[in-house]
Amino acid sequence: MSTVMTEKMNAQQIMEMEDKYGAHNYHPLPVVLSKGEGVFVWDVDGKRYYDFLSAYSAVNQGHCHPKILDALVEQSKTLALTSRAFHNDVLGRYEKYVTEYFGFDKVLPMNTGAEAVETAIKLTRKWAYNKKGIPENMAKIVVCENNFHGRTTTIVSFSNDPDGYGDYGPFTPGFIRIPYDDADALAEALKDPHVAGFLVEPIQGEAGVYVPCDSYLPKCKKLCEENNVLFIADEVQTGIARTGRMLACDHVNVKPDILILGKAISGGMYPVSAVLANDEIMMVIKPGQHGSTFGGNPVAARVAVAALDVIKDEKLAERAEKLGNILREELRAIKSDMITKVRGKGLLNAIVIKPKNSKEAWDVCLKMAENGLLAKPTHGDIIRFAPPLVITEEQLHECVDIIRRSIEEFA
Ligand code: IF1
Repeated sequence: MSTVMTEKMNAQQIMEMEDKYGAHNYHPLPVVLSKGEGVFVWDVDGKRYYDFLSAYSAVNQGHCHPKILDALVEQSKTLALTSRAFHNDVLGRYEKYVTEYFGFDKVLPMNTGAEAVETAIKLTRKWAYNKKGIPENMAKIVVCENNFHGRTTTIVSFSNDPDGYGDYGPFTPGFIRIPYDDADALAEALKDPHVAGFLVEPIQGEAGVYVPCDSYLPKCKKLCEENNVLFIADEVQTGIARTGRMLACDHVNVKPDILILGKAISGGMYPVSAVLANDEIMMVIKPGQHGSTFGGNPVAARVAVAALDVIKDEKLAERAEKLGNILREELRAIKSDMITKVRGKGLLNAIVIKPKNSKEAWDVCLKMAENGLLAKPTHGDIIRFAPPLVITEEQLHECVDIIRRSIEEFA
C-alpha cells in the first residue's frame, strides 16, 4: 500500500503539493483542514474553527454526523454500486421515501447539483415537445440574471458571470435571461409561446444571498400555470432546511413542477442529487433516454435517507428559522461602517463589506480565521454566513463575538 496518505506533512507542504499537482481552479483560504465534527473543523495544527460555510450548505446536519456515517459504512460494506442495469434492494425504498418526503410522484436520482439541473433542463425540453407541443428544437427556458446553477457548458451558457462562461463557448441556445425578483419581466418573457420552463433559485445564493420579495415566487408560479410553463425550483443550496423551512419555496407556499435537490440531501457525506416531479412530467423520459453510472446507487440511497431523517428528527428547519433571526439581528447591531448590508433567511446569510483602509472582505475572512471562524468571500465584497444547522444559540453568540471582534480590529 502507498504511504502517501500517512506520511506526516505540515500545512505549507500540503498547500505546495496541491499547487504543484492540482489544477488551479480554486483560490482557497490558506487553511488546511484535517477533521470535522458538528459545527467544528480543525486544521492540521489542531486549531479549531467554527465552520460558517458548511461546504456551501452541503453540511447542514453538521460534519461527520454519526447516523449518516453509519448508513455510509453499513451500505458500503454490503453493496456499493450495481449500476441501473440491475435492480437492488435499496433504490426503490429510497425513491418511495424521498417522493413522499417532498410530495411528488417520482424522483430521478443523480449525483451532483449540476447533473440534476441538466436533468431538469432535459426533462423540461422533452415535456415541451411531447406534452406542450412546442416544435422540435424550439423549446426555451427562462432563467434569471446573476443565476448560479452549476458549471457545465450548458449551464454556463445562460450565466452572466464572465468567470463562469468566459472562453467556454460555443454556448447552448434556448435560454432567455430576465431580471431576478421581477414578475413583470417573466410575464413579458412568457408571451413567447415556445417557453417551456422557468428555472429559478428561490433565494440567489452565489449572487450574494438575494431574498426576493414575498410575492415574487407566488406571482411567477401563477404566471407559469397561466402559460402552461413548468416552474423549476433549484433548491440545491436553499433546500433541506437551510432557510428555515424544508424548502425555501415553503416560505411562500409555492409547489414547483420540478424540484431540484443536492448538497445537504446527503449531509455532505456523499454526492447525491435528485429531480422530483409528478408522472405527467417525469414519464416523458423513457428507458435508455437518460441516466448515470452512480445515479441512485445503494450508498447514495441509504445516506440520503439517513440525512433526511436527521433533518426532521433534530428539527433543523425550526432551528435555522429561530437562530437565523437572532444572527441577523446581532449582525445588524455590530457598530461598523464596514458592514453595509445584512441579508438572509434562516441560516443562509451574507454581509456586504465596504473596504476600509484598503482592507476588504478577503482580509476580514483571514482575520476571522485567525479568531477561529471560517467563512469565504464571494464577488469581492460579500461574505456568506451559513453555519451547520446543528449550531446552538450559545455557539451562535460566540460566533457573533468572533465576527464583531474581527471587524473591530479593522476599525
Ligand atoms: C463551486 C457557488 C454556491 C448551487 C445551486 C446548483 C449548484 C450549486 C443553487 C451545482 C452549487 C456550489 C458550487 C461550488 C460552490 C457552490 C456555490 F459559489 F459556486 F455558487 F453554493 F453558491 N444550484 N453551488 O449553489 O451543484 O454541481 O456543485 O453539486 O462550484 O465551487 P454542484
